[in-house]
This record gives sequence, structure tokens and C-alpha cells, in this order.
Amino acid sequence: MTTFKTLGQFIIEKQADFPYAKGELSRLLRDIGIAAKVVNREVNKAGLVDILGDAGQINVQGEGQKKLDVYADEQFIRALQSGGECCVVASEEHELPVDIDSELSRNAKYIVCIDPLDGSSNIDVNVSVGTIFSIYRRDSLGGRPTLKDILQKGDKQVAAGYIVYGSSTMLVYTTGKGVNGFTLDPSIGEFCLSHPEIRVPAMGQIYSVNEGNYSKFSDGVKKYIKYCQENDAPSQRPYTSRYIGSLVADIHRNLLLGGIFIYPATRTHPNGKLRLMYECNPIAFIIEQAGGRATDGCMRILDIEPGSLHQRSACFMGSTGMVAAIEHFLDAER
Ligand code: AHM
Ligand code: MG
Repeated sequence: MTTFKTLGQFIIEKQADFPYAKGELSRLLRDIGIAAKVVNREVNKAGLVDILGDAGQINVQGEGQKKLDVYADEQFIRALQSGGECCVVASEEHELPVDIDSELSRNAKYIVCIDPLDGSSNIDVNVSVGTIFSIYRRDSLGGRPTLKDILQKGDKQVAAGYIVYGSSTMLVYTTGKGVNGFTLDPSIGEFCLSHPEIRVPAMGQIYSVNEGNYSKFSDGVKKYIKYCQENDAPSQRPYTSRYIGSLVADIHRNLLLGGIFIYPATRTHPNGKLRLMYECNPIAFIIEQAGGRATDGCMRILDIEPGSLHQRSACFMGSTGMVAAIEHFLDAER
């Protein structure tokens, strides 16, 4: 008989790996997993809005229907609030940190940065979207957490993960001891371990970039893209271009198959587009834990000292060999 392991079972088994091992981080991860199932249910119904009622209309309970990214934000914050392990949340949906000040979370030590529904503009056309999260431990003691508590380098993350709401819904996470993936089995409503110990191949044949921005890229990036397109049998070029425009989906594919994801600085986005705290850092942590690399073109993403909650960063992440190749082109233009 084949056996299976649920996310809950796996988290408990791995609890001893955590340096503090009191079960708090395990509970936090479990809470995120529960909220992900609720969000998944709503994302799956998104195509039915024209039948069931569009956003902005009044639903049967008399409540106005919410946009899915707002809904997802509420679900994750509610789960973190009721779990009691998180003291503050930094979300893409809120300009300021959301302080979780309740009796239950009085001694909570964990900080969560989250993009509750990334790529939400893709929902209308039935393209995969995702949730990205990053977890830190609070350094300071006493009082309410401050912005300084949140603005830690990515290297200090204690856990990070994403959920991809795709043809299957998957949760992939790391606590700094490798990366594991769980697929939601809708028949039992559980995330089950389906992709243990994910490793990103050292070389891949996929490059992912919004080539519509080509004219705005630096010479080094342009030359790398041309390099990807050249014929060279020994290095299996030309590579394949794959770009969904939904970060989690693009990263998930490249993580499993090998590849590079690029969102460089452009003239219109001089610091790139993606956000450091809840997009680049968690993905960089996962990629490194899977054996890959993540850089902003000058330095390791996880070493960037953050200055603000919603700051952006350029990023080049994926298979080590492919990141090394683009660094060569970027170095040559300096
Ligand atoms: P969002 O947070 O507003 O959804 O934007 C982030 C998304 C990512 O999922 C994706 O990688 C990127 O924007 C795509 O940007 P572009 O359309 O410029 O290629
Ligand atoms: Mg986003």
C-alpha cells in the first residue's frame, strides 16, 4: 500500500529541526496552510463571477463581494490572528504593517511578510496565481513590534514559501533545511507531500523575462537574451522562452525543470518591479535552499539591507549555471 504524508504531519515531524522547537513556527505554518485552502476555494470559483455575481455586487449574506486579492489578504491575516504566533504582518495590500495586538499574540515572536495574491490580474483569464510568504523572528523584546523589527535581511528568514493556485494547487516551503512541495488533494482537503527535497537543476533550458521591455534593458541584459537565443548545440541553445507573468507560476516551473527568471531594472522601473520583502526574498530563500542562486545583478538578494517595506529589487534567479552566465554579461558592462 502506498503511504502519504500530509502537510500537518510533515510539519510536526520536522519540528525538531527548528532551533527553538516549541511548536510556534509549526503552528504558524499550519495556519498559513489552512488559509491557503480557503483562498484556493475562492480562486477556483473565480471564473463563475459572471454567473454568481461580479465583484462589487451584494452577495446572499448581504455583504459586498470583495476582489480576490483583498479577500486573500483578509483570510491570511485572520488565520495569523487566530493562530496567535504572529505579532505583525507586512502585506502587499497594506501600506503600513498590520499589528496583531491581541491577548493571544501578546508574546508572539514571528513576523510575516506576505503577498496574499500575486499576479491577481491574471485571474480574469484563468492563469495561475500565487501567494508568497516570508517569516522572520522578532529580535527585540517587549512593547509592540516596530518597522525596524520587520526590515530584516532576507538571510534572516526562518521560513518562506509560496502557494501556486494552478492546474493543481501546491504549497512549497522551506525552513532552511531544503525545500518540500505539497499538492492539495481536493478529495480529502489536505496538502500531501508530493515533491520531497526539491532541487533546481544546475543548468536549465528555460529563460523567463518580459521581453516586451527589451528596449528598456541594459546592454548586459540585452546581450544575455541574445545569447539565450543563439544556436549552440553543446550548450543546448537556443533556450526556450517561457513567461507567464505570474511570479509564482514562472518560478515553480523553473524550480522543477531548471531555468532562469529575470526581472531587471528598466528605465521605467529603475529598481526593477518586484518587491523585496514579500516577493524577491522568500523566492530567493527557496531557490537557494533548492541549490540555485538569486542576485539583484550586483549582490545576493538575501544580503540586501532593506530600507522600506515595499521597496523593489531587480532579480535574476534560478539554476546556478544560468545565473553565473548572466552575471558574466552584467560584469562586462560595468
Ligand atoms: P503584482 O504584485 O501587482 O501582481 O505584480 C507582480 C507580478 C508578478 O507576479 C510577475 O512576475 C510580474 O508582476 C509580471 O510583471 P510584468 O507584467 O511587468 O511582466
Ligand atoms: Mg505581487
